Amino acid sequence: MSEIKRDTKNPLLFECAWEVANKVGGIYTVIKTKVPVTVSEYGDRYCLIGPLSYKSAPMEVEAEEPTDPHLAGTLDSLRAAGVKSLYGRWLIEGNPHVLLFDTGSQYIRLDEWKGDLWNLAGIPTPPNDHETNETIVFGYIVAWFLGEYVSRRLDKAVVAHFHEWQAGLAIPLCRKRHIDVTTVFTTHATLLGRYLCAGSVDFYNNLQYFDVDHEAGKRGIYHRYCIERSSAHCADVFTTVSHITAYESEHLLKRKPDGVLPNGLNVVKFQAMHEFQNLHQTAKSKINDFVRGHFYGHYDFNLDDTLYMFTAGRYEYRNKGVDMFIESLARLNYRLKKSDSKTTVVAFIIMPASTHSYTIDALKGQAVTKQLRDTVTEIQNRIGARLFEYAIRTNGEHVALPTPDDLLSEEDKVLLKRRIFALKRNALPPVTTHNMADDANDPILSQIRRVQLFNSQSDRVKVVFHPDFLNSNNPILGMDYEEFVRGCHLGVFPSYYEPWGYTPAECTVMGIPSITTNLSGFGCFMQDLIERPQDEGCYIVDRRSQSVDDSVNHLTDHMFSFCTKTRRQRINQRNRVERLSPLLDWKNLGIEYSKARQLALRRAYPESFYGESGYAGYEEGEGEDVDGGFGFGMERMGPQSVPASPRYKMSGIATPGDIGTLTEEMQVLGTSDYRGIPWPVSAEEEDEGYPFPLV
Ligand code: G6P
Ligand code: 1S3
Repeated sequence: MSEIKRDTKNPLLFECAWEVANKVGGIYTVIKTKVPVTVSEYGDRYCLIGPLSYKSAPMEVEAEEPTDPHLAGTLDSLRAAGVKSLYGRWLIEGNPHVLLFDTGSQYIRLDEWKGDLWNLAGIPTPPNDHETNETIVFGYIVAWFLGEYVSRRLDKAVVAHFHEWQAGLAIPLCRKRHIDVTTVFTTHATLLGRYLCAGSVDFYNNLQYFDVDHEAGKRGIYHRYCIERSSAHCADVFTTVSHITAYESEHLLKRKPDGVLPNGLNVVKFQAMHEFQNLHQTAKSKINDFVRGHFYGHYDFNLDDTLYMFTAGRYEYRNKGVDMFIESLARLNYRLKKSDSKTTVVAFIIMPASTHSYTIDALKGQAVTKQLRDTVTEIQNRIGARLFEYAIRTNGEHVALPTPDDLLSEEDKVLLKRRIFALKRNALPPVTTHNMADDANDPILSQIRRVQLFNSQSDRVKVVFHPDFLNSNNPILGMDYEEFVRGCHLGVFPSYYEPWGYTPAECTVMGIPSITTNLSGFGCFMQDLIERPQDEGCYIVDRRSQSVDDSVNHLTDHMFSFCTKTRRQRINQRNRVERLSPLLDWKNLGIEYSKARQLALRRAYPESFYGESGYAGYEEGEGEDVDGGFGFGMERMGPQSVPASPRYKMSGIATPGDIGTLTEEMQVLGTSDYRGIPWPVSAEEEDEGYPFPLV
């Protein structure tokens, strides 16, 4: 690729995404939680690139001057041409360098760049698509920056990793302009996949047959699709987050991914097992308080026999399987009633939608219960004072104890009655906490109406739709998402389109059982790794080979059998789920990213890797001290005792992703050299089937 001999052993890494320091959805979680492992591998050679949002950046980034003179020179030169940027440290764990570009500062060049894009790649762009305009301006600035930077910094190879089409446009530009960087593109979904699934097509059985250009054109996203497809095709290495999306990409983007990079999380280790169980109990008490308020006047169920189930995520009604969840709740309600179950299920749906405000009814519920609680506390204090006075006045003589009438004054009784009467309610407890912008046509509310889950007294399944993000400052259900998840009993995510699915993964690392499907990347990942995921509290509904009706019944069966578990069984199951968390830890999954970067370097700079023998590699011992050497912190799943170990399917494959199986080059090279340096594997370790024990 280049005449210049760049150092490929200590490359620089720029990772570019629209969600860097800019929370929109799941990619923010990927980038943010992955930072610590990437920083531990790259240190100061790592910098993230994203858009500059003046709303969030001041809270997320601490500005600083670049110490790398090439970077300082590049930014000065861009600044002189009018490109505004912010360079500094992203204030998250790992504290990485971050470079944010203000797209607004370059809209004057939008038309020029649109013309260039058409001439260069034949990609048309309509005038009023704001998201595409942002993508174009951002992509051109990033390509400009990379071109300028590598023309100044000549000693090191540069890996540029891009996520999703909104950040991908720089890839074809780098290729067309012969910019001396090697590129990786990771897609977290495909545009067409998302659109097609949201409609009513039989997506998975027809993947090979879609006329992609026609389908994209029909949906008005042809230009976006072209950007996505050219990003995938021009990248040195193309990856995605799961096998199911790899298959989809092969057919819809017409390039088979080189590998799969599963999404991880930062797993918090507790000193003792019971710590996360205690957190469940504390968080559950807060949900209990909300439920008492929300169901006031109809609060006739026992919270000790109540289970909290929930679904959450981006409001994509069909893709996220909310249709199936509600239908299954209706069937569960029927089965619980029929079996005279004492269990009540409160099912939460947490999906941000367009709303006006909280409903009066929802606010009133919390207000009347608060008043009642305050009154009871006042009366309790007065009773305490009277009791004390009574006892002290006995002067040590044995006298009859006071009666309730002695302790409860007439005034107290009246006050208490007033509070009790305030709990009378004519209407049923509301299904939603907010006034919806389009109540009549809202798909979730329409489905709830259809199945008539109206929170009637006889219903064993109650529904609460919270159409907003959770936040500990909210007046209703004032909890952060993580705390809420910890307090629930079961997460239910029956997605139809879900390239990965962070929600069940988050449940797993918090020790909360969840249900997902074999159409979600996460579900397939767990199914691939664990022999009987359902025994570990990771239930997977078959949405591939069954009819919709059968899948709904399958989901209902799981929920119903969960309702029959005893408290002890639930506690055990939480323990088992939590023990799966190393599978999802970036300390283990980050390796897949290393492999992808390594493959990109090999493709761009083959002369640095392949000698006459076919593999030059490095001299023995070389590389071990690179940036902390092997201090990458790879974690092994320790010897497992109680509860019984999950049975893993992996036997001998180095890591759970499969750059090594999808890409012939990596297969030939083996998986032990994914960082360009031979990984010291002892015979003993090989026997362990690292990092997972052999079954
Ligand atoms: C945790 C706590 C226990 C509590 C239990 C409730 O395990 O440590 O003290 O009894 O949660 O579990 P449940 O599934 O009924 O919410
Ligand atoms: C995408 O976000 P989504 O919810 O639109 O990316 C996420 C991160 O990779 C992934 O978990 C999710 O399945 C995708 O759909």
